[in-house]
Amino acid sequence: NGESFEDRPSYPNEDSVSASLPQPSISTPSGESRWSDTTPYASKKKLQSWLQLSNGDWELVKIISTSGTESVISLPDGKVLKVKDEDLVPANPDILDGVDDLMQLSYLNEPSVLYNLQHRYNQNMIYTKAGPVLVAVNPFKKVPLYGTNYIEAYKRKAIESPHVYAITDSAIREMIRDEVNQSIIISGESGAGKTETAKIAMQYLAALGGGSGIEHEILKTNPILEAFGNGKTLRNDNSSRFGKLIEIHFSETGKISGANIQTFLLEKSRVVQCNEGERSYHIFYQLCAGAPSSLREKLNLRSVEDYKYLRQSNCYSINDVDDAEEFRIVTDALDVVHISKEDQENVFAMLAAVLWLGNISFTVIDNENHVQAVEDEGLFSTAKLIVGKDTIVQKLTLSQASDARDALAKSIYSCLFDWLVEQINKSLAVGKRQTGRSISILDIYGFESFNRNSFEQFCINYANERLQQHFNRHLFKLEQEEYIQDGIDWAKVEFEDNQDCLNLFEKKPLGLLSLLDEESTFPNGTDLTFANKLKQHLNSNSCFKEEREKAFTVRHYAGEVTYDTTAFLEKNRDLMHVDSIQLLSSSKCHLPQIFASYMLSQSEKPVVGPLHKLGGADSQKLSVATKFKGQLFQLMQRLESTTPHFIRCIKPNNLQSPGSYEQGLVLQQLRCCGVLEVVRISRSGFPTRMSHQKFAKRYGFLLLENVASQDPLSVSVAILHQFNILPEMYQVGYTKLFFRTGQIGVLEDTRNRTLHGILRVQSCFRGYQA
Ligand code: AD9
Ligand code: MG
Repeated sequence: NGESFEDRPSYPNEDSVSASLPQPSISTPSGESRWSDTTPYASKKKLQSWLQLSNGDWELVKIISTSGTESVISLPDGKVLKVKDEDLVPANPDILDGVDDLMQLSYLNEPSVLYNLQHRYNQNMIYTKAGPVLVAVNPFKKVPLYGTNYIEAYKRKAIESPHVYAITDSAIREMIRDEVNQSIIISGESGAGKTETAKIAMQYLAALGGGSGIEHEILKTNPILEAFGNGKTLRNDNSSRFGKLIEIHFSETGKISGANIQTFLLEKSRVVQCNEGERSYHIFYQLCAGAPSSLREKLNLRSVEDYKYLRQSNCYSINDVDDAEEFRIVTDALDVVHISKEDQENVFAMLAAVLWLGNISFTVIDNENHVQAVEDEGLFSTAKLIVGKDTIVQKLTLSQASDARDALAKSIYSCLFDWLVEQINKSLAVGKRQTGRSISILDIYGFESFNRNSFEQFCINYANERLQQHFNRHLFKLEQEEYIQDGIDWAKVEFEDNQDCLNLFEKKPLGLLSLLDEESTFPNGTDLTFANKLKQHLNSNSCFKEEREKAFTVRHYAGEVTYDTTAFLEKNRDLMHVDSIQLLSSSKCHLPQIFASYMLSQSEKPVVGPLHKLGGADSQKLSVATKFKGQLFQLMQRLESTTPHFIRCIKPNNLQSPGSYEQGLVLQQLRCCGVLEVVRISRSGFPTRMSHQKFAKRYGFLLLENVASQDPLSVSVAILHQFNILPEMYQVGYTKLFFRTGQIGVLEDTRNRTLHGILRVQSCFRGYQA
């Protein structure tokens, strides 16, 4: 009967063993498998195993027999093959299918992790824990996991399964219990679901900390920031083109009292240029489609096709999105965050001005290719240069004139974005007397590696390097605390850090950022001289690799990325035309005046004409990279004073479609977003833990001598000896035994085989009885 199975093999998840891992991995030169268990399949008595197919996917196979270094296996379709043992990777027993936490897997290798996530994903269980980290796989469809009932259930702890709500709930509880600020750090690549996840977390916070009414305002910042800061890209129809940290404050009674938003590195270039099939920022299309007729007339608005900036990418609409309706949602939201109707109109006027700028074209007026704007106002066709006390007016060529025009459009838009955030912050401001705690949510671009990587990827990946260090150090600290608590020799634990790569970026004067800034201030600096300088000074750095011509490679924690330095200097300098700033400040409207002062405040001497190659002495303006680095340091400082909670979003396919799960794509993201790093870190210590009692009870029956009368610690030591577990492979703590990866695997196998034998005998016996 069923009861006789009481002594069936049990698995680590039932006994809450942290993890039980196979032998340490053999790292391949590419670093590709530094995490994976490519260990030759040591123990040959496994029932099933993973075999990698030629397309890189993994297939679950049954082992029929083994001999020497080869095994005969059967594929799911019944085919029988002979394969080398080194091509097989251990699979977990079926009973571990779809466990809540990857750390519960007996074999924590790549195919097992991939399979576990997929198994859950197929059942709409998009959330899984990887130790302290929450992994969220984008469902690309509505999943029935959200809303009031779920929020209530997580609040009452009636549901335990991993969820954004659960992690947000622990953030709230820890904030109150420990009186420490918390942060929820969300990362993942474009389209992986970061922004949606951030909104789900905000929803939960608003539900639990609501009451004052400010929570509605906080939620309304989402449609505003998405309208002005998101656009359709090839990767995501609603791609955020900026990073965001929202700090939500709570009063001492646990109610939300206000919030503050900080944004990072808006992609300005999208305003003047975007790829075929992509769109500029949503708000332009929303305005054109949704403006009421009075506004339309006042701003002399046309339809999207009439604007060159919107026309160039040949994409005007998004499936299932009604821009006119979105416009109403955004204006309602602007009302909620107390932006006056007058200011709203000013905002729309600035948007119309940007679109109008894009329609200015130039004609060549002389044989030196100097130009003049069609419908000329003298603007953009000349540039003032300030040389000493003299002002020189120069005529511009076609490309110089359009660059000056685009620079103005980009600056206006980014000033508008900053101004909006400032207004929102005023509206959400926490009263001065509030001294409560906060939970910050970070929704920031993940690691990027494309075929062609430019300045943007350079900045983004630098930011990810910093965040990764924060992540590693946090996990390291968690581990350390547990070891120290149990009296374990902490010195025996080695952790890899990415400090070398950060040094490559940050070292002065010979780091990537310093050299970039230095070259940016040289009048004759070009992308090529910059690249050469890097090669000259950084070649000995182990994280740097020289490439041909204008390129260079950085060995990031998530893999190598080759950067093309084209336009690095220009993007880093981000020059503004002095005439353009003057033009804005001479406007009668207040927004352009404010923008002009924003632009001036960034440079002490705004004497930068487009022909004037930012001379050393004249340039006080902070470079883009330096400003970003400053923001990042500030961000890290803020995060370091918080207890972090990590969510890693995963995109299961590139089609933004439900139901499809591409193993290769998922694997690459698991590597990049540090999920495999968690595993690596836990493997470098003593990741498997079991109390003396549990260990003795679990494996005691395997002992050859009778130890029934002995205490659990003595039994445990006897087991360790019998199985020849080497002293460096384990440590005995006050209450627990700590093992290196893979050590428990041997014991588990023996135990399972023994039990399997017993069960077979039992079932034969039952069959005989029947
Ligand atoms: V980007 O770096 O800003 O380009 P994100 O922010 O990572 O990117 P986003 O949150 O915008 O991705 O998600 C992309 C799309 O996936 C959304 O528009 C939704 O259609 C879809 N998505 C993401 N998460 C969920 C979810 N939990 N439930 C349903 C989701 N759909
Ligand atoms: Mg986003």
